[in-house]
Amino acid sequence: MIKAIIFDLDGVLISTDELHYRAWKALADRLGVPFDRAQNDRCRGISRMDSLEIVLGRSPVKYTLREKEAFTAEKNENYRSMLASLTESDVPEGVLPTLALLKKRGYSLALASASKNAPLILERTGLGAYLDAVADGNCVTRSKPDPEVFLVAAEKLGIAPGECAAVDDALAGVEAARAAGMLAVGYGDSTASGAGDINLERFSQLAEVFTVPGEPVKS
Ligand code: B16
Repeated sequence: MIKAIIFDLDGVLISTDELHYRAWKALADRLGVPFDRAQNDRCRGISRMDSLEIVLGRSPVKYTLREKEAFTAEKNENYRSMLASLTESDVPEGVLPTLALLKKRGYSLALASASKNAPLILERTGLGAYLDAVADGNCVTRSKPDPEVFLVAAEKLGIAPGECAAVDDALAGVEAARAAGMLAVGYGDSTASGAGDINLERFSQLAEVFTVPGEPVKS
C-alpha cells in the first residue's frame, strides 16, 4: 500500500552525468590519469570521495587524504560552475507533468540522492517545488546500496518505509531501496537487468503504476 514515492536525482529526475564526466575528466587530465566514460558510469549514485577513488583507479601515485580532499573540492567547483547554467528545460520530457499528476493524486514525493549539490540542482530546475522532503548527501554518511538515504527521506515525510516506493536507475540504488524495505522501482539503466520489483522504461509509466495512494500498485 504505497503512499509515498521517493526519487533518486541523477539519472532519474535529471541527468547530470555528462557534467560530472566533464568535471572529473578535467581533473584527471590535469593529473595525467586516464579516465573514460565507462569509469564515469561507475560513479553513478556513489559519493564524491568514492567517485574520486574510481577516477584515480589507474594512477600510479598514492595521494594523501588532504590531497584527495583538494581534488574533490577542485572537481566540485568546476561541476558547480556548470550547474549554474541548468534550467527547467534540462529536466527530461515527461518528468514534471508526471510529478504534478502523482502529487495531485495525493502521493507524497521525496528525493533520496547522494549529491551534496542536490539543493542547487533542485533550485535551478524548479524540481524542488514538487517535493515534500529532501534527503541528500548533506544529511547522510553512507552511500547506496546502504539504505540510509531512503530511510531518512521516509522519516522526513513521516511515512513508514513499507509504504514507500523508491525509484532509482543504479543497481546500488535498487538494492538500497530493497534494503530499506521499500518497493524498489528500477528505471533507466537498472531496468535492463530487471533488478527492481517493478521496472520502468519511461518516467510517465509511473502514472500508470501509482494510481491511488494506499491502494495496491498496478504492476
Ligand atoms: P556530488 P544521485 C550522485 O547523485 C551522482 O550520481 C554521483 O555521480 C555523484 O558522485 C554523487 O551524487 C555525489 O554528488 O558530488 O554532487 O555531491 O544519483 O545519488 O542523485
